[in-house]
Amino acid sequence: MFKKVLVANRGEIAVRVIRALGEMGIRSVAIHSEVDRNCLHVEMADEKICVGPGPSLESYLNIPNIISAALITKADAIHPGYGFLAENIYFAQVCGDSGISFIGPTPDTIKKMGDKIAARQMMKKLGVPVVPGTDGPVTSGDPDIFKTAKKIGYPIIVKASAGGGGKGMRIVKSEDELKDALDIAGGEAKKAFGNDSVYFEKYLDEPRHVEFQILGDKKGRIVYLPERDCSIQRRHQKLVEESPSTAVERSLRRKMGKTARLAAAGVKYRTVGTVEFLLDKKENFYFMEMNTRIQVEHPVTEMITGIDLVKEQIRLAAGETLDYDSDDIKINGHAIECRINAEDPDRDFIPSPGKVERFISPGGMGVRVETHLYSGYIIPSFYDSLLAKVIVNDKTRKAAIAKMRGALGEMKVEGIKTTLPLHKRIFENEDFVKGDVYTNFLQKHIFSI
Ligand code: MV4
Repeated sequence: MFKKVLVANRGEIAVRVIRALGEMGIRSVAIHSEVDRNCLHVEMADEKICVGPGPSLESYLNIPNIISAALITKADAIHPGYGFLAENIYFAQVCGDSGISFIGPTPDTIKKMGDKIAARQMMKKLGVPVVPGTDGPVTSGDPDIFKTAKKIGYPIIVKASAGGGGKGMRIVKSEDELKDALDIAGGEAKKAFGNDSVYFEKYLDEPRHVEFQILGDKKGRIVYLPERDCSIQRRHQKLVEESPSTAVERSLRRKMGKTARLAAAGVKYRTVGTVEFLLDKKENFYFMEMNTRIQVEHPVTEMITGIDLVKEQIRLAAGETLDYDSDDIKINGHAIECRINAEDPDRDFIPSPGKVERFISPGGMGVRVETHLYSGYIIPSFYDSLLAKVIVNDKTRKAAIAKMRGALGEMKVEGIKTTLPLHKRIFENEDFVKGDVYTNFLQKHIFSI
């Protein structure tokens, strides 16, 4: 097992990882930027080291500085958290070349799954269902695009191969929009990812986002855990996640879970990850993408399974193995997570950095708060606006909703604007309470009022 791990991140996820390291008896090293000296993760870690000025490019994304920090502190491994360098092929490579274990997949796996067109092709070959679409990249000049689109049937959706986060995505309702959509999506993708490669597929009507946590070990065992439903999103940022999904019963769970396992086995997955599917109203499901990191929403799965995913991720990176199967997993009630951001919902969600004058955390049985906040903390403007994740777990979905309402009511964040009021509204919404959630839920219910 590792003796010392450097955590190459900040905020709530750095706090989360440092806690896991402490429980495992592993020394932790926090990195921080010049503006992050007073952060909770720096306070909590056994050692700390500054890696550069405030802007992420000069600190949390500064590969030479982070590798130097790991070598100076003699860390055996680096945990990247999510975001920043978590899915950076080059970083994973340099860690390996420097004799430091990267707690995550191999550079090759990151690369394969980061290219959506390649991932789609690989999944198709493995027998994992993908949305009907093009077999490779397309451009507005290709002679076959109209024939292909017609065969698939409109509406179609144009997606960037390097995509994620909705950038470079375009819905096309008819033939006359196709050429422009390919050009615009390609241009957006070039700007966002430095890669203008796009493809298209059938646009599904009101699908759900259902994803499966998977774990793989060096012996090739792959375990899938019960699904998370992440359908409630705003501009492709998830707001609420829950497990299990109200749209998935036992037999569909097994079918989708086994498909997720097939996908992971096909790329020889040896760490924790997520296979994302779109699920339509007829229970057809399609591979969307594979995330090769620990995700923001991992706690809902931890709450219903009792498995600490960060500890598992660290164990697996150290070469330990899994001694349980998917069939051994019992679902303990229902769990829901709300992501609370420092944004102003009344001003188009503009970030709201500044001093947190007062912070009161919710609590009680079945309430978990993952945050780096404390009263007096000054939120810098350089980074992500995620402030806190409130996670509840109770016997039924109904009880979990009641618990979340209580928790959101107890929580106080004064001095800055937060998305707490929006979450309170979601938890009063009739369709949400019924479990009727799909990808345009917010459009339909919250922003139309
Ligand atoms: C789709 C889709 C409908 N049909 N693909 C992909 C990336 C993700 N952020 C949004 N994506 C979608 N892909 C096909 N073929 C609808 C969406 C979508 C969506 C998916 C899940 C959750 C929220 C969403 C909001 C808008 C669009």
